[in-house]
Amino acid sequence: MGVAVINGPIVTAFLEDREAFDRCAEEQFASFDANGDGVLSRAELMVGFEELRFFEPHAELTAEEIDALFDKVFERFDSDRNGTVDLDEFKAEMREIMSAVARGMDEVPIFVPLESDSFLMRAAEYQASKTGKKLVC
Ligand SMILES: [Ca+2]
Ligand SMILES: [Ca+2]
Repeated sequence: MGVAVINGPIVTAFLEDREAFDRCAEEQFASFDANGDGVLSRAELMVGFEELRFFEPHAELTAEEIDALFDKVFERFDSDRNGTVDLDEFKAEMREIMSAVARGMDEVPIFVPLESDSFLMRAAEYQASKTGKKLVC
């Protein structure tokens, strides 16, 4: 499996390019929206995040703990509390999460597994397309 090298400034540049970020968020949203009704249910969001391995660092948690954790995650996304996450809510919260990730990363490059179709991966691809540098090592 390949890896990409990215750091905080790369993620920040990606977030600041609203068009690139929105396109990425829209693709992610569409892939999460399993029944195609234009909004994400709690189950759809959870399945999507499981596919992205969002919860992998918490693998020691029990199913109940993950469920409770996910309740909090879903509440954050569903900012108008109507029980579903629409595209605007999704974009806004992903931007928040990625900004927090970028702040936590600083200048030190980290490695991101290439097979994960994650936002970090998209940020790495974005950087590669800007610089023309080879992405995969
Ligand atoms: Ca849906
Ligand atoms: Ca909502």
